[in-house]
Amino acid sequence: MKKLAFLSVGVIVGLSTGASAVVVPVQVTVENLAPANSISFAPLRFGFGNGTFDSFDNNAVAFLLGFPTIADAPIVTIAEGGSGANWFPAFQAAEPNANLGTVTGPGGPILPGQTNSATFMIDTSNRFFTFGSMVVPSNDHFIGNANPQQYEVFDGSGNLVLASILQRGSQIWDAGSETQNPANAAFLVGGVNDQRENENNPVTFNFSNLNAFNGLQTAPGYIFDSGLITGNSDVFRISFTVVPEPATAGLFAGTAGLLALRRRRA
Ligand SMILES: [Ca+2]
Ligand SMILES: [Ca+2]
Ligand SMILES: [Ca+2]
Repeated sequence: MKKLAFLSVGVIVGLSTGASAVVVPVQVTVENLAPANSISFAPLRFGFGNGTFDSFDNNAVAFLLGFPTIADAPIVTIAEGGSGANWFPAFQAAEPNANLGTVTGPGGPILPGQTNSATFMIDTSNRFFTFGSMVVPSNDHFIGNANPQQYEVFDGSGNLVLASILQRGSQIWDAGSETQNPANAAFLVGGVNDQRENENNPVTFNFSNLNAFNGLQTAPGYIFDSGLITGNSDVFRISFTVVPEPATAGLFAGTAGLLALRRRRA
């Protein structure tokens, strides 16, 4: 009922302003396509927005966006901690009307072979999708889009025009914020992720350095082997579906029918 009310408001707003945009339920699905014993992912942090929030560039130091130190840089909160603690506020500050969200794995992290979905109410005038997710085990590796207008999910008429985003091994970034040190890495037995030392590098594509963690035991118990993926390996997919709501349509029809019945009786 709550979802129905929200949807109705969205439709009414869209009609009253003459805009074509409406609020629709969008199912976002995450899939870890990497083989067993290779990389896992922290929960996916994302926003549907107008394509202006930009938290990093290739070959530039991660943007601070008002935060005091590199460890607090919005994309670094994703890359080093998987949390998005500063990424979401920075996104909201840049784009107050963006629709922000998270999809976790079934038990938190998204382990090799796992998939999960969640549904969000999205204003289709938020045409662009921007995301980030920490790649683990690592100190500061992640996937995400450097160009906030790279992924146009809705066209100007509110139609879903992008079914999925595929990420390959070669698209994994090193945030350049934390040195590669297994003792300070996330997702490792014996790693203390809260520990860090500044790396003072720009954000660059890098997945080959994940071999620093080969042979080490991960938190869920498997022994990590980065050699199971190459730059061409599919590692992650994000998919979008506008959820059909037959129950909603039926409810509307039922309500209308009931009103008609009452009128007839009156
Ligand atoms: Ca950028
Ligand atoms: Ca690094
Ligand atoms: Ca760390």
